[in-house]
Amino acid sequence: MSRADLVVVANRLPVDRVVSEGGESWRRSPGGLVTALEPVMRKPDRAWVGWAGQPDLDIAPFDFEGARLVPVALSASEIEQYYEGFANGTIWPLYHDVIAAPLYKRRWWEVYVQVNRRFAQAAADVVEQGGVVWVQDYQLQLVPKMLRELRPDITIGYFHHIPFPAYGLYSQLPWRRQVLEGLLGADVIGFQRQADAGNFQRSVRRVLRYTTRSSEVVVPSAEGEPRVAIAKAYPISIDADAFIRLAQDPDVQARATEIREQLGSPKTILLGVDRLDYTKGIRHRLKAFGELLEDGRLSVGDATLVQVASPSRQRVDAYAELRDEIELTVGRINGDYDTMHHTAIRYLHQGFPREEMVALYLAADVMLVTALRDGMNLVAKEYVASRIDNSGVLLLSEFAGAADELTSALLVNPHDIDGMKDLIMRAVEMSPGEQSRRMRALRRRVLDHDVEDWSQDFLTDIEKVRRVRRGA
Ligand code: GDG
Repeated sequence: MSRADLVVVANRLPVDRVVSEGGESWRRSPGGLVTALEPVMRKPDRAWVGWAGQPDLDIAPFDFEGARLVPVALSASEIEQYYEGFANGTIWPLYHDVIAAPLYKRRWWEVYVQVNRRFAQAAADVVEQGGVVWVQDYQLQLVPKMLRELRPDITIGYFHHIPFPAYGLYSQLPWRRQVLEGLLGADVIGFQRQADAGNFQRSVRRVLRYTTRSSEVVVPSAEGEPRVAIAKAYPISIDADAFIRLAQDPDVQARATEIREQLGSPKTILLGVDRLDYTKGIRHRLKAFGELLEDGRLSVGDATLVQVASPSRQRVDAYAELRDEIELTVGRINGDYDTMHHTAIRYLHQGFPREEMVALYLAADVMLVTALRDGMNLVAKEYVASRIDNSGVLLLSEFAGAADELTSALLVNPHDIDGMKDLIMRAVEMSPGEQSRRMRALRRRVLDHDVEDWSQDFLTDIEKVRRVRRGA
């Protein structure tokens, strides 16, 4: 098998398997990570190691759009324990400030270790001598250390897409030491916000007693000289030009006009777009909107909330429960306030093509991003990029990573329902002049720092390490 100079390792491959009468084929999957790494993967000598998305598929590596794809097979019970269990039932809630209670199950941990080892081995087998492996996200926190043991010649990066919690919470994790050691196998450990990098470093000092100075962690080594790992913020972004092009497309613009008409031409369209996840603050948002209708500060002729809640992790209990709660709330609010012509909330538990998403962004006068905790939140950046005429208002949670950059948004504490209600009213009533002033500043930030800058910043730091290593 030919080897690659840069290998991306992620839970999922960037493709979905399609089985039809003509046999098996692969289609590029719509996820954000695929878009984020597109400029990186376009170059020669690239490989991507990941799960193909279905249980018990044992497939040989194959080429897709110029890159080598290396599938990692997972059994149904491994998916249950490593992915739905440890990754999404333990780490996800713990790292999002225990919004839902994390479950600590020893069996899940064992399977997480076993599966991480399989990913590490697959990456070790495909990376060329002195090459680079870039590991993605919380499903694979042990891979950096495992890889370093297998391939001491390579340079290893890790990017953490979700928050890293404060030590007081992180310290609950029964395997807190092993996870930190796993991550510190990387030469460069990237986080979304400076605060995440700070939380990580504090945990490293408290649990492992290692020294840190600014963005460096000194990692002792049994063989001699300590190694320096870099732990700092590389805020992820979007392909802003792709959103601008779609927003300029006359068909997409016509669709935006049509959406408004189909909703009964309300004065204001408010929009929420999230995976159906308890971290996104959908319930808080519905509560605030429902109370504004109840108080008479809004009426259904004036305002409609469109809530896209794309299906997510439906086999994890907390997600099934959340869906029930949200659907009960939407049903109640609509039951109380809908008329024959207008609806309070247009709720869509569906996924849509990118074109439809941008049409929604164009139709929405107010975008509601009210996450209780979120690594970054790309939806906020997508909305801003799509507002090519500088109109529209972004209401953005302080607890989303994007709040560090998008400071001209209306920043909201989603736990404060009264405060959120006042801010929604402020957004609904904002003058065109203020909208435009704020939106220009927001757009400048997103356009100046797109996803290609993100990957370049990260890989430039990786290259620096590699050069030092080669020099040595
Ligand atoms: C994780 C972190 C971090 C959603 N529904 C549809 C659809 N989407 C797209 C959005 C956006 C992406 O999915 C969601 O990204 P977010 O950043 O908002 O949130 P997570 O999925 O939780 O992502 C997050 C991110 O990783 C990157 O590091 O920002 O904090 O939690 O691009 O547009 N896209 C389409 N149809 C849908 O129905 N086409």
